[in-house]
Amino acid sequence: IGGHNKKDMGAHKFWATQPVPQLGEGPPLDDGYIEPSKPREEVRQEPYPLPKDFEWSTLDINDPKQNKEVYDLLSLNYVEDEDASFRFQYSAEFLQWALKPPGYFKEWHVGVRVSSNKKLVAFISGVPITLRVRGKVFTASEINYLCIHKKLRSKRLAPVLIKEVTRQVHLQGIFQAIYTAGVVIPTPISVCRYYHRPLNVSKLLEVGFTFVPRNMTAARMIRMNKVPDTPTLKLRPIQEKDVVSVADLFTRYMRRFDMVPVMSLEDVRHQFLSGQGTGKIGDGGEGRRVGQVTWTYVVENPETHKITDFFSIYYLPSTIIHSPKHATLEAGYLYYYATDVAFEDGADDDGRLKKRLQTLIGDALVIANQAKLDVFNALTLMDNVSILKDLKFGVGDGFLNFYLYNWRTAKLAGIDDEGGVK
Ligand code: NHW
Repeated sequence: IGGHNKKDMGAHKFWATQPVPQLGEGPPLDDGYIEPSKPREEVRQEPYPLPKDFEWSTLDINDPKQNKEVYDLLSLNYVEDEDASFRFQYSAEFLQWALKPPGYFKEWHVGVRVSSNKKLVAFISGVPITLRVRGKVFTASEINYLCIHKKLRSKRLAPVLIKEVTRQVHLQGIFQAIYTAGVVIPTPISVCRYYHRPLNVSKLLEVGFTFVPRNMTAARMIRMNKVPDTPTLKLRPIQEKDVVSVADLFTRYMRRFDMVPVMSLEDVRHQFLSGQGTGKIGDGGEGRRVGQVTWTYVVENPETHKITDFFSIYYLPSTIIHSPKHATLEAGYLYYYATDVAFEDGADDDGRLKKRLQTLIGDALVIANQAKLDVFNALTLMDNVSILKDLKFGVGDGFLNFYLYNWRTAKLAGIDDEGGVK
């Protein structure tokens, strides 16, 4: 999911006014901000004007009613694939989890309502994040869930939402942001491609998510994509006692990459522990707890009790827009993972790391399958490219562009213009 918008490389009336690298600009000499930070009193104090009949509204995500309003807006109006067959359906629990990381600001949950009946018709959000981009560490906002009701599209409302959330971020003394989008705007710092590992092949065929290729039969496809019933490694769900060890492993593993979140213990607890839902596995449907949005599994060294490996999955279903038989595509996404094998001498070069990741992410497929997910998705980032083929992921048609606001850096490793991996 996520359209690749090649035609729109022309003028960008809004983006041309923003502190982002403009299309076609050469690589910067140094990494750093584009415009300097401002003292609080120089930040605009009044909200930006909205067209008449609309008003700003800070969403209180702790209020189940407002949580549901955001869910309803997104479930009918958020991102669709290119031929409008599937639309992301973030659950209310997922939005709770994603919008309330440690240190979140409620003012960054920005809504627009119709003044007369208070109906929520647009939304944009930010959450705080510490980023390391190459050698530099800075605080930023992660902007997501920009959504305008289908009936209000193409009226230049998006720039107003973006400016208002920018103002709210500035008011907290933060002047950088990170965001991703399927569309190409000025200017991606990296592009990734989606890959898909079929789990429930017959359903994926029925809903038109995949097709039987030439020289192949549905029966053979089903056989080929079978995953083992049980994991290879000695896995268990993450617990509170693992947080320190997982945080340490995560931090060390992420040194491999050029753009990463820097996580405190609270962040690790939030990202990997707090989305596990409540009750027993099975209460929220086969293989799931009630309200479960993430699965994090760890491997513990029995002697040292240190965590040697972990992986994490997040659950993001999509509405199937036209199927008479199935309403929802149950999808899991590969999230963060790490393994100690990366720090063994030569493991990167002699294939030991690749082999361990294959086993670890292979086990993630087993867990996803046990949770009755239909498909398991991953992007061409971190070490994913090394294992996608062997684990039978197929290339998707969606791309995801990564952006930084008010920060210059040269392009990061991603995929080239032909869609190959650099
Ligand atoms: S990407 C998902 C975005 N949401 C969707 O695709 C949902 C379905 N679509 C819609 O709701 C993840 C509308 O089509 C939206 C645009 C609202 C997308 N990012 O109002 P107009 C995110 O949420 C520019 C940035 O007429 P519309 C990340 C477009 O290029 N800009 O369009 C969000 C044009 O500007 P230009 C986008 O179709 C990151 C202008 O908007 C964009 O009615 C936000 C047209 O506006 C996109 N995805 O509404 C940036 N899509 O210059 C954060 C369109 O080209 C920046 N546009 O003329 C950082 C802020 C914080 C800084 C803190 C220091």
